[in-house]
Amino acid sequence: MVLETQMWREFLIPYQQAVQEMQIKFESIVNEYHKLSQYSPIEFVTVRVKKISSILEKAKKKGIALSDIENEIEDIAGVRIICQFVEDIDKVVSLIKSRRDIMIKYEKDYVTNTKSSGYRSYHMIIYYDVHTALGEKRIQAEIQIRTLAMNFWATIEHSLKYKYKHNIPMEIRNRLVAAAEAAHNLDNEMSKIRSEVLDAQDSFQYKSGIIADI
Ligand code: 0O2
Repeated sequence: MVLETQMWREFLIPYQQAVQEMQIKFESIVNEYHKLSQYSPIEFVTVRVKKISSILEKAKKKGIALSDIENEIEDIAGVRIICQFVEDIDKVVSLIKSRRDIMIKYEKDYVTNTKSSGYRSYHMIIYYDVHTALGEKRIQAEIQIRTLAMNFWATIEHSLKYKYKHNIPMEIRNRLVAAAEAAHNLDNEMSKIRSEVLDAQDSFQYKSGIIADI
C-alpha cells in the first residue's frame, strides 16, 4: 500500500510540473499585455492535477486497464483559461496553436456544440514535454477555455453533480439548463457592448494604477 502510494506520487510528478509550467507561461502572457497597456484575452488561469481516486474511478468507469491510464486518460493534467468575452476564446486558441511547446492532439468545441447539460467550453487535448529529474517526458493535458459566465455555470453545476453523486434531480437539471441559457445570453449581450467595456477597463486600469509606470 505504501509502495503503491509512492508509485502514484512518482507517476503524478511530471503532471504537476507540467501544469505549474503552463500556468506560469499563460500568466506571463497576461502580465505582458498589462505591461503593454493592452487588453488581455486571458482573465485568469487555474490548474489542477486529477486526484488518484478520481483517476482510478474514471479508469474503472471507462474500462481502462491500469497500464493504459497514461495514454487513455487525457485530463490527468488540467489547465483552465478564463476569458471575459466569447471572442477572446478564439484568440486564446490561436495563441496556443502558435506555440512550439504545446502540440495539439485534438479539440472539442462545446462553445458551438453545447452539451445537453448546458455545458459550454472549448477543450484542447494537448501534448507537453516536461524535463524532470528523471529525464524528458511527454504528457497529455486538457486545456479548457471558457468565459467568466461559462465558468460560473460549470462551477455551480460541478458542485451539484458532486452533491448529488452525478444524479442531479430532474427539476434542478431543468433549472441548470435554463441557467446555462441565461449565461449564454449574458455572453451575447456582453459581446454586443464589448468595445464600451474594453474602453472603460482601459481608463480604469490607468486611473487605479493597475498599470504601473515602469
Ligand atoms: P473533472 O472533475 O472536472 O475533472 P473524458 O471525461 O474526457 O474522458 P468525456 O466525458 O466525453 O470524456 O469528456 P468531456 O465531456 O470533454 O469532459 C471532460 C471535462 O470537461 C470534464 O472532466 C469536466 O471538467 C468538463 N465537463 C464536461 N461536461 C461537463 C458538464 O456537463 N458540466 C461540467 N461542470 N463540466 C463538464 P471530468 O473528468 O468529467 O470532471
